[in-house]
Amino acid sequence: MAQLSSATDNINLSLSHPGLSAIAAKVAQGTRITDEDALLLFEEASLPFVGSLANAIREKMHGDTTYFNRNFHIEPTNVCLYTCHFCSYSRVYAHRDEGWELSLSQMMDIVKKYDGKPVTEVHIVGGVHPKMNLEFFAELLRMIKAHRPELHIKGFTAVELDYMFRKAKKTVAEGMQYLHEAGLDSLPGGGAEIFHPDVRNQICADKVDGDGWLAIHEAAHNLGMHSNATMLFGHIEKYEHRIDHMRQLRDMQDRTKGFNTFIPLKFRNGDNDMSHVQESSLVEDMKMYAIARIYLDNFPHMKAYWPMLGRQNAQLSLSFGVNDIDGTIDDTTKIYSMAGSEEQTPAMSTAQLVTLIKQARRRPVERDTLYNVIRDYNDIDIKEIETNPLLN
Ligand code: V47
Ligand code: SF4
Repeated sequence: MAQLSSATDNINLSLSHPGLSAIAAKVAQGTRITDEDALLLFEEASLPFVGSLANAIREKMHGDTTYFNRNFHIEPTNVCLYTCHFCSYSRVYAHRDEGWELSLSQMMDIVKKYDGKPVTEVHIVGGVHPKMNLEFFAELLRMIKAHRPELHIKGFTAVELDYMFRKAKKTVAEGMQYLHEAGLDSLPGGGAEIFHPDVRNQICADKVDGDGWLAIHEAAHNLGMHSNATMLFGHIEKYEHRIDHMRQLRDMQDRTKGFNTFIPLKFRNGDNDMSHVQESSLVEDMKMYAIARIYLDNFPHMKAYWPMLGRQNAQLSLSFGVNDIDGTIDDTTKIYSMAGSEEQTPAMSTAQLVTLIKQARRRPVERDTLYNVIRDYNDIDIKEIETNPLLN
């Protein structure tokens, strides 16, 4: 009870603040908030205040439905030409013997491992290796589609695509069309980091800039493909930079409507050049999800990526605007375990994901990449999920 009254006190206090109560009124009317409003939320609103607004939006859009999907990852290489200071995962080309480089047949062996298993998506993402070019990846896409045509291929960050297209001397539109025809279905949201050059030039100066990232996603949207968008937060950026980043995404989404999901990614400081930068607190993380849900009114979905955030915090985020917790994944993804995440072997069975979502009193629904419903798990007994290989 004491906790409950302090939460309501916090909301009441915020409502006596004229700026915050005006934002609450906008949210209630479904009116878009401004950049100044977003700054006020970051600087002055309490967690329960932003949480209650974000949750109201989430429940209006999706009720209790919480999506997950069944996917697996292929990370072709961690050798990378770039030197993002936050990255714990990559190995520079000169030290490529310390990293990994998968051949086409090794990647197809990963795909074949899932034969007969009810996965709907493969997520392909990795470093930027000078020898893995557009033709190499087009061939991979063709091989995957020949083997399993219905598998949705979500692949390559705008950083990888920018390098491939430039090296092949193709325009962004030509390169995208080429990969789409080879089998690429959609783009993941990686590589966005923080668009603003004041921050980008300090943390990842040598890869594609913010405009370039946006142009690649716009080219995909123009072909009818969908994509996600991420933002790496909780390091040296200021609130203004987060808002600038989200404004550019919101503006583009007004034009193209091609983004499915926004994924705020919490900076993890393990074993990288930015290890001296303190990680953000859980309160700050939950505020980030909530404010993103409030600000990005034209983004259908908000995702918490559990391998990075941890299972319990991902569960908590379901009360702060999040309606998607990614997928069952598998233990092959290394980008976060190498950056200090508690999830050293990120794999969750469907039964575990369903339990996690139900414990938060939400409705677990399996989706495909484009958010078509595959199965509502709410009324399926957990024992049945555990024992039926088609469900688990
Ligand atoms: O762009 C790298 C991030 C991203 C660190 O679209 C780090 O469904 C925190 O974008 N601390 C790649 N983050 C992963 C990614 C992604 C993941 C899951 C789903 C989807 C999707 C996309 O990982 C990079 C970068 O922002 N990252 N290092 C770090 N130390
Ligand atoms: Fe390379 Fe991506 Fe790591 Fe940057 S974040 S160094 S582009 S693997």
